[in-house]
Amino acid sequence: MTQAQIQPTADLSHSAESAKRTPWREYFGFSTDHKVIGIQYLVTTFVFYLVGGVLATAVRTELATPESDFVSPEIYNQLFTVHATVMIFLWIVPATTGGFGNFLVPLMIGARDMAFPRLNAIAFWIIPPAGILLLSSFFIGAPEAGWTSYPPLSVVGNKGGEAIWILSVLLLGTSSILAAVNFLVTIWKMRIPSMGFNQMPLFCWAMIATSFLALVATPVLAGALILLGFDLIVGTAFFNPTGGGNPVVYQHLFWFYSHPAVYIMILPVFGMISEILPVHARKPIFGYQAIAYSSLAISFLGLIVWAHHMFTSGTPGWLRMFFMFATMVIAVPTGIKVFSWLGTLWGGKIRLTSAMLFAMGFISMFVIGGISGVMVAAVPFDIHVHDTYFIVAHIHYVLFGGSVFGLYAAFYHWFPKMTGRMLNETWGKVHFALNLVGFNMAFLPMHKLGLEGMNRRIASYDPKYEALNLVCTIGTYILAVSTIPFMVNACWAWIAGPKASNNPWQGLTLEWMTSSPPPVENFEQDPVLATGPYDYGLVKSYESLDDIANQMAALREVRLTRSGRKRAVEPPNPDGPLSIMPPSSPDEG
Ligand code: HEM
Ligand SMILES: [Cu+2]
Repeated sequence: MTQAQIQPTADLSHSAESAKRTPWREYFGFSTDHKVIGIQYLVTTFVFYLVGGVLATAVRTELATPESDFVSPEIYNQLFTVHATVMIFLWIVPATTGGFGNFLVPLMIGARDMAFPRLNAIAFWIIPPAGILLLSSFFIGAPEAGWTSYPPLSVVGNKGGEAIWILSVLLLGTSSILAAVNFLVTIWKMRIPSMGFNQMPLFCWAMIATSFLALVATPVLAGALILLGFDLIVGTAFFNPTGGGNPVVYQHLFWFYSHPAVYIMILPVFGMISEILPVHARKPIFGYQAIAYSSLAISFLGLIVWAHHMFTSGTPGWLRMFFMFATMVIAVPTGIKVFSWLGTLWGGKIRLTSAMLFAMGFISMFVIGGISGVMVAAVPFDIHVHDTYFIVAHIHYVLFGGSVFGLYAAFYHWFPKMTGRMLNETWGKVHFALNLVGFNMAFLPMHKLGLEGMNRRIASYDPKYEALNLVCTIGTYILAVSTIPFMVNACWAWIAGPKASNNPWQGLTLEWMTSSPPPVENFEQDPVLATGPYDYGLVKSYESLDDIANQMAALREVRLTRSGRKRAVEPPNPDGPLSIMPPSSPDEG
């Protein structure tokens, strides 16, 4: 492919003459601007998050009492199946990749748009119909075999709902593949010339690792779902044991995608956290390369551990050993990241903004999920807690405590860039506090419920579990309430909030060098790298700067006059607008 082919498509909506600010109507139409598409993804997926949340609240209301009295057991199965499907395929995956990935990647690498803007718009516009399709299944009886849709259960039950589930997930997978191709080509080919891979913001590294996974794993899921669809509709027996099929083959294919899918949901969030921590702690990221390469290691290892979901599926002992140890090895690159983040915070000048609070909440909650993950990787332990609430607790510490907390951190951090307005910090902190308390109340007791033997995917349970279940349900209501301050804050700030400067947090990555919100093709002039992405503390006078662009211009001068040097490490003149610390003492300032 030639370079010319991957230049942003010249499109009318991109011409420099069109108004600098994106007209609001464009958000409702087929825009090819990556920033509009990113925001379309974020708003749409957040609406699905609310739907998933309503379903979760219904699930927990049912579980508030031991008897099945709120909904029937059939409806209960539909509720948790659609809850999980919505949360995974319509919220976390598209919000982390399509939402923040789209908005941030081109800005961070100094590009004008994604490599394939129309493809990008198509990838987004697949999502709303696929989501509506899935939810419409409630009219004819929703899928009820869990988000894993294991046969034979999935091919004997409610056929219409199951067929809709297959079609909807196939569509969402297609969208995810299209987006992944676009990210890989964009990051590979469209960085500004002075940005080598090692000058790239860590979020871009994370998006490479994520897109690679999505590209390798998603087609396997598609294959499995098509065969499952044949079993369901045509009556073949690929997986259906009554016709001689093998249901365990489905489990292998399903988890070959769905284990990596947890990394598709968490790797971009790791990237966001690596951006947010250094800015709000005013320190260079600790272990840049370790973080970058550990993303690649996680993505490779993530592909070879799928059968840890199948320890109780008749997997032979020697094979279980392999999958157990391979899974535990993932703790190494993950631990590298966590310790690098802690190293970044250590001795930093931490600003407890809402973004930072959510980022630190992310680290703490994700570590709990990571520890219970290493526990369930151990075969004997997993056999004990398989299909109990311990697993439900683990999933949610990773996906909610991890991905959702990280997404919120990213919302607070990049909202000013996206909208040109500041969120209210006090309400942000109220949101954080309610979220943290509600989340732990809802999910911490589930560990104990699981250890004591409460099954997952059941609508009624032994009364001895009642007290803890009630705590979980109250925690869920607190969580539901916690989204209200967030939504009010976001809507109000977007319409009437105080204007944001170009660089309200004094960041050093390229997205902060342009206006808030950025103009149609992102940068007025071609951006130039003047500092590394994380040289915080090297730039001494950041406290008084509200517009990093001026600083960057000054730094560029330095760089030009000392041609040949990549980084400016000395000030042009000590009384000038900025002075720079020698790199040996990076954490001062
Ligand atoms: C409002 C917060 C949430 C609450 C109260 C909640 C509650 C629950 C409950 C009680 C179950 C167990 C259903 C059962 O086994 O009978 C469940 C399952 C699940 N949830 Fe959530 N959830 C929430 C948010 C999320 C989020 C953000 C995700 C992210 C992707 C998620 C993903 C899942 C998955 C994958 C399952 C497994 C479903 C299955 O066993 O088939 N949940 N949730
Ligand atoms: Cu897994």
